[in-house]
Amino acid sequence: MRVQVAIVGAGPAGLLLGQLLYRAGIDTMVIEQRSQDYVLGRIRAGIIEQVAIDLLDEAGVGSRMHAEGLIHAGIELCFNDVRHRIDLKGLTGGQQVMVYGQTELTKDLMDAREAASLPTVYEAEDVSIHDFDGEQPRVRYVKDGLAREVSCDFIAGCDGFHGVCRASAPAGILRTYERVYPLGWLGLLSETPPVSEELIYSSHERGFALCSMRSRTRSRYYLQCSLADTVEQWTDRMFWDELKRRLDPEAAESLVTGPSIEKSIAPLRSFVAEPMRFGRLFLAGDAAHIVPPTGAKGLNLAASDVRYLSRALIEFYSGSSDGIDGYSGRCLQRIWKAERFSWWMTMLLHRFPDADGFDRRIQEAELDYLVHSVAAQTALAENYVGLPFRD
Ligand code: RFL
Ligand code: PHB
Repeated sequence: MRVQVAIVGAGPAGLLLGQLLYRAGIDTMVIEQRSQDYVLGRIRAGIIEQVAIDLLDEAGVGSRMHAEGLIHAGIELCFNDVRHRIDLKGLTGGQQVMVYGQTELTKDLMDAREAASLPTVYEAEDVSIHDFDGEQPRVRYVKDGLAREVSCDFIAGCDGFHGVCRASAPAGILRTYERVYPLGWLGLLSETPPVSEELIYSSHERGFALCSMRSRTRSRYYLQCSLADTVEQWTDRMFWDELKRRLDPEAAESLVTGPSIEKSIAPLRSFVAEPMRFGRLFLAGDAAHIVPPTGAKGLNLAASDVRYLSRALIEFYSGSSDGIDGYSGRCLQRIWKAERFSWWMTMLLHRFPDADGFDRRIQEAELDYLVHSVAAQTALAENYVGLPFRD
C-alpha cells in the first residue's frame, strides 16, 4: 500500500489532519493501535478555542458542533468562598470559547472519514516507523496476525504522549523539557445539570476543584487529588461531598449530584519535545507536547499544530517546502506560550504538598491582584481564549 501521508494515531490530531488533507486532495492512511470504541470512550477535553472551531469548519465537520456546542463568554474563579467572573468576551474584544466534548468532536471526524471511505486501520499492533531520513518512509504494523507495510512521502506522528513516533526520533537531535506536578485530577462525569452556566475554577485550602460540563444536562467535575489515590477509593458520595467543600456556599447548595458515568485520575505534566520534525517525520499534538489540563489547552494545541502541518503539506504538494521547513519553529512559538499559561494557571490554583508559607502568600497576592486588575484579567482572558496566529 502507498499513500502520500501516513498518519499514526486516530486521536483528534490525526483525524483532523486526515480530513484537512483529504479536502485538499492529498491521500492519507490512519493507523491506530486501539479500537474505534476505545478511542471514542476516552473522556478528555471539553473546551475548544475559536482556532479549533475554525479548523473544524474548514475540515467540513463543524455542523453538529455549532448546533450542540455551548458558547461561553466567561469563566469564574472561586477563592475564599467568593466567585469572581472573568469576562472573556469583554476583555478580548469579543472572543469566546465553546464547550464541545472531545468525544463528540472525535466522533464527527470519524464519521466524516468513514463517509469518505478513507483508509483507517484500528487495532493495529506493533506499529513501527522507518526510513523517515530518506525520501521513502514506511510504516509497518500487524493486523489480524499479518505483517503489513505502508510506504509514503511523509509520516505524521499523531500518536499521543506514549506513542511510537517521538520514541523513534534520533536521540542525538531530540531535546525534551519536562515538569511533573506532585498531584492528579480526579474527574467525574454525570448526567446532571451543571452547577453554573459557566466553568468554575476553585482554589481551596483542601485543593483545587473545577466545575465543567458537556451539555445542559451533563456535567464534568474535577478534584485535585493525590497521585497515590485510586479511582476505587473515591466513591461517588465522597466525590460529591469533597466537591461541595471546595465550592462557595451558593454553588455547594445548588450542586445537583447523581451517579457517575465515568471516573478517572489523570496526572499533571508539562512536556515539550524539540524539534517537531525529523526529516520526513512530523510530530503533532500530544506526541510532541503535554500541558496540565488547568488551562484547557491540550486539544487546542493539537489543532494548532495540525493547522500548520496541513498547510505545510498542501504547500509542499504545490511546489514549496517553506511550510515544512518552518513547521517546527512556528508550532513551538505557540506551544511555549500555551505551556507558560497552563503552568501559571496550575501554580496559581492548586495546593502543593511541598509549598511553604511564602508560596501560599504569593498565590494569595496573585489571586487578589487578578480580581482587582483589568490588565491581569486581560492577560488571563487572551490566553484562555487562545492567542492569535501570527502567520
Ligand atoms: P491523543 O488524543 O492521545 O491521540 C493519540 C492516538 O494515538 C494512538 N496511539 C497509537 N497509534 C498507533 N500506534 C501507536 N504506537 C500508538 N500509540 C498511541 C492512541 O491510542 C490515540 O488514539 O492525542 P492528540 O490527537 O494529539 O490529541 C490531544 C488531546 O487528546 C489532549 O491534548 C487533550 O485531551 C488534553 N485535554 C484538554 N485539552 C483541551 O484543549 N481542553 C480541555 O479542556 C482538556 N481537558 C485534557 C483535558 C486531557 C485530560 N486527560 C485525561 C489527559 C482533561 C483531561 C482530564
Ligand atoms: C473539561 O471540561 O474537561 C475541562 C474544562 C476546562 C479545563 C480542563 C478540562 O481547564
